Amino acid sequence: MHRALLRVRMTEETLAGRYPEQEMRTPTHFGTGQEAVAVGVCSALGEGDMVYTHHRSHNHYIARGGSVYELAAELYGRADGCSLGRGGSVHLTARDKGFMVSSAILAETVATAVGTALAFAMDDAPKVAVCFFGEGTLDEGAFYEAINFASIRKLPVIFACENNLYATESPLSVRQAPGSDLCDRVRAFKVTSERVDGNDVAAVYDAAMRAVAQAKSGDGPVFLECMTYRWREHVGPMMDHDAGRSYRDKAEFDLWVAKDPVRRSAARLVEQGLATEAEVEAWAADTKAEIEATVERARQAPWPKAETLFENA
Ligand SMILES: Cc1ncc(C[n+]2csc(CCOP(=O)(O)OP(=O)(O)O)c2C)c(N)n1
Repeated sequence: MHRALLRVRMTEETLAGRYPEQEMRTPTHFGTGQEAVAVGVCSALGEGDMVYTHHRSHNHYIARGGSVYELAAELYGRADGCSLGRGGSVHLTARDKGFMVSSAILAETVATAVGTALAFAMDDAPKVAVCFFGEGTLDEGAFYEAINFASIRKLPVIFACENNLYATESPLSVRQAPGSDLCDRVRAFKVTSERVDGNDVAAVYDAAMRAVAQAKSGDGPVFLECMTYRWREHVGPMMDHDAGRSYRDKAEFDLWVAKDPVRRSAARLVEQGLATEAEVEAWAADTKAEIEATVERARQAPWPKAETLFENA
């Protein structure tokens, strides 16, 4: 899982570093700081399971085994992109890897994941559908219709909420009544709900393993509220405070950066004697070099041909 965390982190850091070159002509929502949710949940999944996600999609795509080359090619609009250069950052797909799609419309993929779970249940297939989304999705009515239906039919679906405390630049305090609790809201629909430290990859993995076991045994859906934080601006590669934005406190930001899921995972490996500090550093350096070369290769890939524009439309 640590290597997967490094892969996700280095991919996003490389893409964010190159974004200001203005060659990727797609809006990008970076998930730096939220990697442990993607890796912890995806590590608990099997081959036939199917993942859906939202606009902050890169982490889940990579954690589910999506190709870094095809992701980078997609962002550069090249024909080798995972959506043939037509989808951009918010419309990724790697169906052969069990990653159906990402979509920017909040709660849309929650409903489609529930549909997939219904199909799994009707086929008696031992599979689970997973949907990642931000806590802003709980501000959408479609979310409640979807979880209600999943609960009534005891569908094999996991709702993996990345609660990073903000929707665009709105904190939870302006979107919820005081004292609100997301897990309580979901429990009202009789859906098993658990709050997890979303920056601790092992804690997320353990919770996801429990959720998969419940969903696959026919005991109904599970909601995981993974507490985490995004480091970069809502959309784009900048750090908010470097860009002069003040909607969130620098002290709060620093507190969460100190809980960096990648550093925590590395420290745990060293503490438990599973790796030395030098090994952990070498893995990070190797992953970074490999990903930088892959992204550069994607940048030089061919453009789609104009006459193919309407194919797959
Ligand atoms: C149905 C719908 N309403 C509004 C938007 C505009 N919008 C895009 S992202 C976003 C905030 C999302 O916040 P959250 O779900 O918490 O995810 P995060 O961006 O924090 O990861 C909003 C309101 C949208 N994409 N879809």
